[in-house]
Amino acid sequence: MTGTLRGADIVARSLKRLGCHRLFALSGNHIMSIFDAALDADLDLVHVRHEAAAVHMADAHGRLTGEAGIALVTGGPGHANAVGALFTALGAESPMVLLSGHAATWELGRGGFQELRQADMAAPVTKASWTSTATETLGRDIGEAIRIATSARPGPVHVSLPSDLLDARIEDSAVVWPNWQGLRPAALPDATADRVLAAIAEAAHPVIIAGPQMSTVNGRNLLGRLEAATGAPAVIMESPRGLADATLGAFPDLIKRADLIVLLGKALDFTTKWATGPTFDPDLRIIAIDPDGAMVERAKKEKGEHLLIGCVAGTTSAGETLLARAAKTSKTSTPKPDWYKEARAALDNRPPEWRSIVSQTAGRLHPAEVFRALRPFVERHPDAVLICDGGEFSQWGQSMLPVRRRLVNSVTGSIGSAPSFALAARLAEPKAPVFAVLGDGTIGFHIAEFETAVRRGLPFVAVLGNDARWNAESEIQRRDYGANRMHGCELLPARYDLVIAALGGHGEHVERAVDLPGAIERALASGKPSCINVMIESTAAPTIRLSR
Ligand SMILES: Cc1ncc(C[n+]2csc(CCOP(=O)(O)OP(=O)(O)O)c2C)c(N)n1
Ligand SMILES: [Mg+2]
Repeated sequence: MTGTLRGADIVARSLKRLGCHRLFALSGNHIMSIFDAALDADLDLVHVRHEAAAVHMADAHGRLTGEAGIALVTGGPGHANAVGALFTALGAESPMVLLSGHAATWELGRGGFQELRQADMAAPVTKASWTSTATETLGRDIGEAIRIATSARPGPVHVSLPSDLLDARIEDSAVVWPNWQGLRPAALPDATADRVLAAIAEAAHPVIIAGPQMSTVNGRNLLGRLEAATGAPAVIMESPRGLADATLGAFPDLIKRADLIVLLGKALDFTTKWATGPTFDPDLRIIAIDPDGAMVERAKKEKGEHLLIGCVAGTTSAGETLLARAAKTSKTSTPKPDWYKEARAALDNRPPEWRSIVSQTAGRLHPAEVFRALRPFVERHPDAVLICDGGEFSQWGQSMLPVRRRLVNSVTGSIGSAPSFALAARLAEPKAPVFAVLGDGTIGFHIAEFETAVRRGLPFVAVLGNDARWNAESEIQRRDYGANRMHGCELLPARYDLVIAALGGHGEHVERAVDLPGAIERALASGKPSCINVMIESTAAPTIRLSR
């Protein structure tokens, strides 16, 4: 016996079939049919307060689980609000899908309600972006979107779903269900892996640089094993600060000495300064292993004959092949012990004065005091999630807090995602603590997501460095235009803790370093989304250099 199915039910059931049980959503006319269908498909709708927050949550889910996070928003303005956040997910190489409602097909070109060229709008910030054209193939579209999002270099995908296709009913037998299987990534051929390993062995000062997609527990473990097998230090570059990312200590001093850089799924871009110019050895050679042929081509264009090997291959699988091939040559200890030791010392370098530095301003802490207090709490649980978002304050956090399960706002440097990331991290990680460090400017973008977190009972601890200033930009004014031309970047020393308490969360206000550990303990014990409003001195982001 055959029946009929509604388009919206096809979408909801397809998601369920593909293992997506949760949607980060904001309602609207065009997608209420999917809200309705979610009931029968037993999909959990996390109803948020801004469409960009839904995208940030799907992004965090994607990064933490490796499975596509799904955001669902309405057409027109809902879609437009969502698009900006896709840029963050693109920069972070995060697998996620944005499903947007869309004006009905019969309205298009006639000034339909909230009609907008949505797929065109999302195209530059996605791996793929299209509008569904038939109810029959909605399921296939969902499967294809997830496949693209999770394959090769992961990233965001957008599909617009016209409302008439969602409302239409078709015969069961006409439905094209998703037939989804993850694509096997291109393999790094053994012979190429052997050439890569030989080049590393021959180099005096090799460095492996991995891209953001490796910023996972598994990715970091893999890089650690590659370091041990090759003696080449392996770093992840995922910050717009590039070589000067405070996470990487004195990396600029280290990279100067490199004679070979192996790019493992890391695009040559502004963060790496295209591996050219005074920062680099003029004879530096490059190996580019990347899932995207265009990135290998770019490396060829940028580096010419200095590109030793270029190969299209999946990042993780290439790393594993390198390890397997390296294991074939018997070694008793890490090769290049002197270089490796030197490299580690540079990467782990933190000025000793940070251990004792204190604020010079009464009622305000130095960022180093904040992170000295926070560090043991982040270290306490091996699965703790750390989110760093914002300007100068969070750079101190990135340099002083342990890195394991960490989400940063990506090479795009797009600020504001922290509350959404924290909420989604809590859903993905039900037990271990979730910490977010962010600035007072940054919290304003999505502060309402604390209400979403309260409503859903999702505790996390946000440590807010409140310097009453957009300090990163203020520091640019100081550097580029002079201290007497710093203006327009001031904020009020607002009591964000009281805002969070008013939304139903837990608030703490701290003006003295001695009070911070107790405030963190109380925030954790509250079992609520919490915000510790720490008054801090405006302090430029740290720069770490070896004193030679
Ligand atoms: C979406 C977005 N808007 C603007 C910027 C530019 N920007 C980068 S950091 C920053 C200041 C952040 O201020 P705050 O969160 O208070 O951190 P602080 O630097 O004061 O520690 C701004 C405006 C950006 N990177 N992303
Ligand atoms: Mg600030």
